[in-house]
Amino acid sequence: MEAANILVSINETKKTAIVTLNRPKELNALSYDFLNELNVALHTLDKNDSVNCIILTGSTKAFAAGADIKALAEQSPIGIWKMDMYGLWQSLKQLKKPIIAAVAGFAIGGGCELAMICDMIIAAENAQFGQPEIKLGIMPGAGGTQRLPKLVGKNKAMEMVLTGNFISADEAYRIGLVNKVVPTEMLILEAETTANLIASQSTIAVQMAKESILKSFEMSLNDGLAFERRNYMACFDTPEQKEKMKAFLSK
Ligand code: DAK
Repeated sequence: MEAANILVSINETKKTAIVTLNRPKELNALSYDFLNELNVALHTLDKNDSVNCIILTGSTKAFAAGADIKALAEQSPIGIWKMDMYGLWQSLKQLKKPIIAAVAGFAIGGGCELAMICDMIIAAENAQFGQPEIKLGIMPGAGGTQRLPKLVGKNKAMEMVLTGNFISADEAYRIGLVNKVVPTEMLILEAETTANLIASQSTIAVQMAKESILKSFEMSLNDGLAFERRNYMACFDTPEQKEKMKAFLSK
C-alpha cells in the first residue's frame, strides 16, 4: 500500500501535533492535490481542541522543493486562475493555531513560501532556502516578493528573488529568515520543545497574539493598536487569565 502524502501525529498530553510532508520522490513538490491535502490536515487540527500548536516538517532531504514543475510547465494564465492554488494559500493564512516550520534540506520556491506562511521557522544545519522561480522564467507567486522582504529586508529579498541563488541555514539565521539553526538530528526535538512551551500557554491568548502579530503586517499602526487592544481585553474573559494571575499573586 502506498504511504499517505501527509502524515499527522498528535501528542495529546502535550497538546501538539506534527504534520509531515511525505512525497519524497518529488522532494515534497507542492502539487495542487498535495497542497489541498495539507490544507485539509491543518484545518482539521485547527479545529481539534486537543491540539494547541502544530509543527510542519518534511524529510531530511527536503521540506518542499516548490510547486510541482510538471504541473506548471504547460499551464496558461487562465489555467492557473481556474486551478485556484491561490485560494489554498489564502486558506492556510486563516489558521488560528501557531505553526512552527521545522525545515531540513530544501525549502525552495513555494517551499520557502510555505515555511514563511508558518509562524516560526526552525532550521536544521543542512537546510537551504531559495526563491529560484526566476530561473524558470517566472517569479514567486505565493508570498516570495511580499513576506520575504518583510522578514529579511528589501536588498536581501531582491538578491534571493532576482538571482535565484539558495542560502544556507546559517545565512538564513543571520538575515532573520529563521528563528534558530540546530543540528539536523535535533530538529524535531527542538521544534517540540518550542511547541510544548507554546501549547502549555492559554489557548485563547496564544491564538489572539498570533492574530494580532499577523495584523501588524496588514494594518496601519493605529488600526493595529486598536486591534491589539480588543484582543488584549478579550483575554480577560478566559479562565486561564484568572487562574494564572491568582496563582502568581498567591505564591
Ligand atoms: N517539481 C517537480 N519535481 C521536482 C521538483 C519540483 N519543484 N523539485 C524536484 N523534483 C523532482 C526531480 O524532478 C527529481 O525527480 P526524478 O528525476 O527523480 O523523477 C526528484 O525530485 C529529485 O530531484 P533532483 O534529482 O533534482 O535532486 P537534487 O538533489 O539534484 O536537486 C533541487 C534538488 C531542489 C535543487 C532540484 O530538484 C531543483 O532545483 N528543483 C526545482 C526547484 C524549483 O525550481 N522550485 C521552484 C518551482 S516554482 C502560486 C503558488 C506557488 C508557486 C507559484 C504560484 N500561486 C498561489 C499562484 C510556487 C512556484 C514554485 O515553487
